[in-house]
Amino acid sequence: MKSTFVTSAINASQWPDSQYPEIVVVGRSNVGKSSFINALCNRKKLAYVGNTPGKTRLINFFEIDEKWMLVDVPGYGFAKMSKSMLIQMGNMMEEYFSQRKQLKAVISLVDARHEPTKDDKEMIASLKANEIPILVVATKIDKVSKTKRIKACKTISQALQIPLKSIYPVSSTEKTGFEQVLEKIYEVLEI
Ligand SMILES: Nc1nc2c(ncn2[C@@H]2O[C@H](COP(=O)(O)OP(=O)(O)OP(=O)(O)O)[C@@H](O)[C@H]2O)c(=O)[nH]1
Ligand SMILES: [Mg+2]
Repeated sequence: MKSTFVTSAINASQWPDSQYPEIVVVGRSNVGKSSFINALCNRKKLAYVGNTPGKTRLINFFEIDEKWMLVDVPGYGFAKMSKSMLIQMGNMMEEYFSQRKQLKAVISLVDARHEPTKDDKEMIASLKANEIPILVVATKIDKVSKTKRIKACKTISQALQIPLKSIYPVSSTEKTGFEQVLEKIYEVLEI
């Protein structure tokens, strides 16, 4: 898989002038969005990963195999951010979701260790309302003991009202679960 960073954008005028279909990765701050992108692309530092929440501040576009784009965005639910920053990031995301014609599907990341949060539920509800195809990925599955993994996925499935077979457990540190996600992406993109 060939992946290249295209650009970072703060508003529509900076979005890349491309016709490739886009898949955007959303989720709470620190859930592992940037790590997920790196592991999926088999790259170490394609997207910026941090130990503290709020690392990704812009919309980042990555071109994959000269066929489609993966989009990394800031996380939600990060309480320590300044109010003006929260508003600015909210507007930036709202603009992308409402106007970007190339947007084909959303990969919604939730932490495998916890019940989905209110923010997670609201995000899924809004995607459903807008009829955007959703793929749910349970991150950091390596932190859940093997015997509890199915239960963790079931909890997420129930809380988000998404079928269990549409919940994909992954570990970005152990690089597991990505083949299944990629297969699903190709199915959605019809490529
Ligand atoms: N054990 C484990 N740690 C992970 C996994 N994925 C991410 N992490 C860690 O979680 C932290 C946050 O990862 P990021 O990929 O930066 O998270 P993000 O969702 O992009 O965060 P923001 O950009 O701040 O919204 C980092 O310390 C990662 O190393 C995983 O699958 N397993
Ligand atoms: Mg990030």
